[in-house]
This record gives sequence, structure tokens and C-alpha cells, in this order.
Amino acid sequence: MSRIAESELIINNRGAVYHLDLRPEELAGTVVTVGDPDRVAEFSKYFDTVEVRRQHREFVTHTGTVGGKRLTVLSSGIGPDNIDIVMNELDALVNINFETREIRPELNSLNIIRVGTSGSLQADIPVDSFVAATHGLGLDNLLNFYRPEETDEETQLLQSFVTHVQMQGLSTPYITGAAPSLLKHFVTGFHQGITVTCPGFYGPQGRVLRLGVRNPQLIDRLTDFSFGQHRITNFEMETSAIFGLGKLLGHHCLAINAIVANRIVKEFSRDGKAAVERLIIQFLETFKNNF
Ligand code: R1P
Ligand code: URA
Repeated sequence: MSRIAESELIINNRGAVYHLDLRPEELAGTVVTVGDPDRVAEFSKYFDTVEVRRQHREFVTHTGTVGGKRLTVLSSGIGPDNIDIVMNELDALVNINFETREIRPELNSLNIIRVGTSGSLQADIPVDSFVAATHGLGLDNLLNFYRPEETDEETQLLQSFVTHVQMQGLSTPYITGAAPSLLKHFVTGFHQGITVTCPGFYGPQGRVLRLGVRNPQLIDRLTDFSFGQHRITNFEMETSAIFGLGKLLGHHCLAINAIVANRIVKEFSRDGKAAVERLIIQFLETFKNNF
């Protein structure tokens, strides 16, 4: 088995992977990712005990137990570029031996669940409601640097999407399904549908302040796209990258989002923090009872 060089996998003096500053034993088998570093403590305040607290740049990690089960909560910061770092380093922690720098002969799978905020693309999905992503559809290009693996149905959905949304020249989209073993626990109290991931918050989500956008119809076309029983429910900035890299690396991934903006009825939540708090409590109850 070949040794991975120091320049490719960076391990610091603490024996921890570079950006996340985590050692293998500091990670639980289930990892929650959140965008906002301050959201990590909003989770861990419900832990029985917190055994690990680390921070390097925007990557804050708390590992502890809740209901007697071990859980890691980690902030990714904003955007799919950060997710490239998070997913590769999480995978290295469980699937690369840091002593020998070789890939482990038996690969390990993590549960990786994003708990975030998002904008609704449907009038019937109001602010302060929750969405569980059946799929992550990426407009962000990250997975095109790897080798996407799509099912025939996903390839057909993407072809239909590119034509309908008029994506030519803007992005080469990719799509990955959520892990069914996780998604089945997030039905009651959740809308379900395709979560679109964008490489920005303004132009890439059709927000016009002072700059014009290349595709002024983007929001309308995302809203009225359908493929069989699938429709687009919401968009944000991380899910497709988590799902795409997670699937290629063999992890089980899910994303649940609190809706803080509704782009169709043009509303913003009056108390997005309270909605996120309710989502955290609901996730932790489900984790304690089902994971
Ligand atoms: C934009 O405001 C950020 O909020 C959403 C987007 O995906 C993006 O990261 O998620 P988080 O609340 O998890 O950061
Ligand atoms: N996060 C996003 O990326 N977009 C929104 O509209 C709300 C939260």
C-alpha cells in the first residue's frame, strides 16, 4: 500500500489533521456539521459531557455524549469549498492510518448530518419550517473535480434540469441522494425534497442588489422544476458537496435545514435562531432514540 506524502495529508505536531485540528480518537462515528461556528455550542449545551473542544480557523469541534451516545459537532464555515476540506479530513481521520500514512485495509463509514439554515423555493414551505434533503443538487462545481457517480435516473434528472433551468454556461450540475438509512428518521415535522447548493448567497441565489444576474429566471425555474415526484424545495451552500463527496468516500449523509427565508413570498424569519434551536432539539431527540 502506498504512503501518502506530508504535502498531501498535513498532520500537525499534535498528531491532528491540519485544518480541523482533530486526532482520530477525538471524532465520534456520527458527525453533525453546521455552518456557523457559534452553533456548535448551541448543540453541545445539551450534551451529558463534552470530552473534546477544539478550534482552528472557522472549524470548531465539540465531541461528547448525549443520551449516552457519542456525537461530534463541527462547524464548516460557509460554502462548498470549505466542505472539500471538511469531508476529506473527516474521511482521513477514520480511513487513513496517521502513523503509516496508508489507507486502512478495512474502510469505516461515518454518519454525517448537516444541520443548517436555508431559503425556501416553494410558497407552501414557510419560514421557520424544516426541510430534509432527499437529494443535494450542486450548482457549485466541486464534485466535477472528482469523478461523480450517478445512477441512470440521476443522469436523466440532471439533463432535464439543465434544459429547464437554462444552466448552460453557468454550471455543470451534479446530484446525489441522501442516505435512506438516515432520511427515514426525518419524515414527521419535515418537508422533503431536492436541496440545491449554490456557490454564493447573492447572484448564485438570484439576489439582486446592485449587480445584474446572468439568469434572471433562476428562482422561477428552480421553483417550477419537477422530475417524477421530485421537486426542488430549498437552496443553501453546502449540502450537495457533503452528499457528493460523502457518497464517493462511502459515508452516510443527510442534511436538515431550518427555513429562514422564503424567496417566493419574500419573507425572512423574525427569529431564525429560535427555529434553529427547535431543529437542534428535534435532531438530538431523533439521534438519542434511533442512532
Ligand atoms: C449563508 O448565510 C449560510 O447559511 C446557510 C448557508 O448554507 C450558508 O452557509 O447555512 P448555515 O446556517 O449552516 O451556515
Ligand atoms: N442560507 C442560504 O444560503 N440562503 C438563504 O436564503 C438562507 C440561508
